[in-house]
Amino acid sequence: MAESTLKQTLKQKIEAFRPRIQKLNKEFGDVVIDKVNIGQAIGGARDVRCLVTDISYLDPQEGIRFRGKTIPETFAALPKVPGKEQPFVEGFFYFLLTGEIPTIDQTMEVVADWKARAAVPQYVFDVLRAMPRDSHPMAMFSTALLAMQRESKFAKRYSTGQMKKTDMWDPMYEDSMDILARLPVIAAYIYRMKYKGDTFIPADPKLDWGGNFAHMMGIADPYDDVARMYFILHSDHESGNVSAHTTHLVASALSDAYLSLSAGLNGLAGPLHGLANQEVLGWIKQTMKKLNNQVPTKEQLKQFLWDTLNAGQVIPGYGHAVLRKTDPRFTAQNEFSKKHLPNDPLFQLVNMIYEVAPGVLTEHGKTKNPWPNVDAHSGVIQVHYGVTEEDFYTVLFGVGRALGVLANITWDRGLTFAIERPKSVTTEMLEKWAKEGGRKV
Ligand code: NMX
Ligand code: MLT
Repeated sequence: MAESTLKQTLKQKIEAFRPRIQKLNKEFGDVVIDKVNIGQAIGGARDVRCLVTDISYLDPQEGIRFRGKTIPETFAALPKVPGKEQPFVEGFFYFLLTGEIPTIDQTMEVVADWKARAAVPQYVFDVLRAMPRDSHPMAMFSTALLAMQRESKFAKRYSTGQMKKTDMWDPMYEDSMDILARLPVIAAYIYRMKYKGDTFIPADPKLDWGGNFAHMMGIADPYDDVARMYFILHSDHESGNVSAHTTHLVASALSDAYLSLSAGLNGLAGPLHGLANQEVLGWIKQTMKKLNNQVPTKEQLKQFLWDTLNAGQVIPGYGHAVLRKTDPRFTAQNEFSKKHLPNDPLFQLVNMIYEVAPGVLTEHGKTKNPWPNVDAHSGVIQVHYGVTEEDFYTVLFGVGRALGVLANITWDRGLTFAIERPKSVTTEMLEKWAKEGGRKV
């Protein structure tokens, strides 16, 4: 089979890029780019510069840029699905992998490629069906990936003992493309098995990836555009977040893309990370329940926020480890909602929380960032279009996040990045260095 334009372009890019990394490593490996203090060793390695990716970069004030482009620039530059507001996710993946905005023809090649790879083996569905129906959808999603690992082209080639290090990106790319093609099918299957009476809607060969997801979920337009927007917005957030870092870490052991992504999804399922979108909606519902489903006043809302904080809990959807302003992914969803669901009471409540919560969090005085992140908004759009089952929301995040982390681990193999292995120290050592005013290097 002839190589696709995407694969050929990626190959050229990787080969052109590799010498830059080799030169940096060989000639400038000793150049210091950061230092680490005790607070960072205990406090989750916050801000330590020790990961490399060119796929996205997170500025604390500005937010995410994909391949150097802000969110509005990215959406404006990519080829749009005819008759729709949002771009093809397939074209976005081309952009993430290569840094080039694809033409419509190049985009349609990826559309066709993913369609050709989309068949999910029956045993994956059988594994899902064997799980208790009340298992969390993220446990199901991650299990489906793990079950499908026997399909890995990387693992098969590695086991021949014939694969050169510099060729490893190729089967990593193939696995990534296979996985991406199948994720919407698996996610929609989990949704309909759990919440729609075990009834399924087959894919429509005429539709693109985002459109087909909406179709298989059984939700009418413009949910197709919601899906496209949502998957692009959630794709990548540089490499230090838990899901991206875990996927990268596991792949650094030359684990294949199935093993690595499944691990990354398990990290995404934590309430301080991707599960926050579920938590936000749960919090909103609880608040409304206390008021017999009336929208609270600002004063009542303020009280609910304080009650949550005084109970020792976090306000879900607010705060961030890197960002210090409103997340532009929140803003993008807010713009969409202003246009498509301006009168939705939950949307109005999200805006009211946005007016009140930053002041309360600032007065509370703990968080370094009182502003909303991506998760503060996403659930409300889902509810509007009928996806009311909030425990499914992190699966949606996971489908999107796969785009970024799979692009990253393909490049990891292209640039032959090393197995990750930071050094740990003991508490006694920290106490000694604390007394001495620093570790003598
Ligand atoms: N509500 C209450 N307290 C908070 C919040 C919040 N939203 N955000 C941070 N804090 C607290 C935090 O728990 C910590 O308290 P303590 O000193 O008692 O341990 C203190 O403020 C300092 O934390 P930061 O340095 O501001 O934040 P950190 O980098 O440690 O954590 C998050 C970042 C995102 C985990 C944190 O802001 C949080 O728990 N937010 C709520 C959950 C959430 O929305 N997560 C989703 C993030 C985006 N995503 O999709 O992954
Ligand atoms: C993400 O999208 O991964 C979250 O905003 C968390 C992060 O970047 O730390």
